Amino acid sequence: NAIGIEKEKQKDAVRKKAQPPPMYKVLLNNDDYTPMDFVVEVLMHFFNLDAEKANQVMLTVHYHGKAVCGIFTAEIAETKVMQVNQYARKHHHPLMCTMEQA
Ligand code: TYC
Repeated sequence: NAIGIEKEKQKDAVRKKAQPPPMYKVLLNNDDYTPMDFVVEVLMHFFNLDAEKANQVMLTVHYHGKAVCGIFTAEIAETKVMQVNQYARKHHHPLMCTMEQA
């Protein structure tokens, strides 16, 4: 009934506060072939970065080998990784997106 559902919601809220979900860093990895402009487009489109921040992250990858694009729950992180890698393959670029627990 409605009261039971409300009680479960309250318990859920307590559980959520006590135990936040694990978070995952989504990373871009450097390679020698993917055009810089393509990487910037990916960062703007899939990670909602503005042009300046996207350039900054792209250059961090280029000079340091990798950079964090964003931090998400597991399901969202997995989706970002899939979408970016599919988009890169579609355009025949070797760009690699990966994730690791934050
Ligand atoms: N290193 C690439 C180049 O010189 C640019 C690049 C940046 C590639 C970031 C991948 O995740 C990447 N064209």
